[in-house]
Amino acid sequence: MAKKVIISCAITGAIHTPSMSPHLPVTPAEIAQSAIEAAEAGAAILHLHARDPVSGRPASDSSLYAEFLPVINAATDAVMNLTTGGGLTMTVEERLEGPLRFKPEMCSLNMGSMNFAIFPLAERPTDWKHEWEQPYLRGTKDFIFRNTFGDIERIINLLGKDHGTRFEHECYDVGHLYNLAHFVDRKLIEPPFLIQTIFGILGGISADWENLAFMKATADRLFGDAAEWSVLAAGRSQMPFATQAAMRGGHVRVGLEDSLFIERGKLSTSNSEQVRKIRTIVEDLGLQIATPTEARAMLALKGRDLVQL
Ligand code: KMH
Ligand code: ZN
Repeated sequence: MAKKVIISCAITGAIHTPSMSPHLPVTPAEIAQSAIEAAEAGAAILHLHARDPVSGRPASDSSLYAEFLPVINAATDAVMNLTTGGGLTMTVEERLEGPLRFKPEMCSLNMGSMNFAIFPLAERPTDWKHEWEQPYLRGTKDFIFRNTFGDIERIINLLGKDHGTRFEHECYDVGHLYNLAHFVDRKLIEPPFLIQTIFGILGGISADWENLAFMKATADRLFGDAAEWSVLAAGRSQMPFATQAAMRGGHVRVGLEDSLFIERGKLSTSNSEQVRKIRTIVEDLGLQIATPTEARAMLALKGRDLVQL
């Protein structure tokens, strides 16, 4: 039987700003509610960032995570996956505040430094509600998303080695797969591990079908069965790429972090709407989705009892 498909849902992220969609969860209560609904709709993994509840700006303060993680934990069995990428102006130290406090089962781990450019979003016609939004977006014209080999190794040691956290390895380009291979060769990362190949971020590999095939072929060649392969694509490529990933034996990530839309020109009203859509597609393909328990087994996660809430 075909492998079950793990649906990850990235609830709010740090790319989109509140003025872009009234449906983007911002406050701890909104993030918790949206995450719970996504889990109920079929997401086995919830990828989580925090935001300042008043301004909606991406925030690193672990007390904000403390307001929503226990609520999600009490209401769902889903795997809580905290960002270590944080927001686009944060230092690596700030990015680690939440993860080091809660020692989650999973964290994202960005596999290389890159230009992470979202400045074109600042020029779209938008009724801006907060002063920080346009400068935040425009600032990415000169922003390097820092993830040096030293940073990656530190995160692996601080979270992985010391606390058994496993990672969603964010690979935005083919070189990031080779960076991951370096850590696998050194046995700092042990199988099974989740590779999130990411398409359509300006500064990374584009959302073209040839690139999906190339990234998959490269991941297969480097890692074979050691890796669980997943796909996310930004913006309008989100659903087509997730569909292709499922058709090719992979896992999928959706959520408002990656796209604010449910179809071309139509804002998604919730994270759960996107989860339901990809779930229906996956099931129509004759595949089954993985429960959180099945996802934990596939990824050898330590279990939620060891998360320090
Ligand atoms: N925003 C995604 C493209 C992270 O949180 O570490 C990548 C991401 C980064 O999820
Ligand atoms: Zn993220």
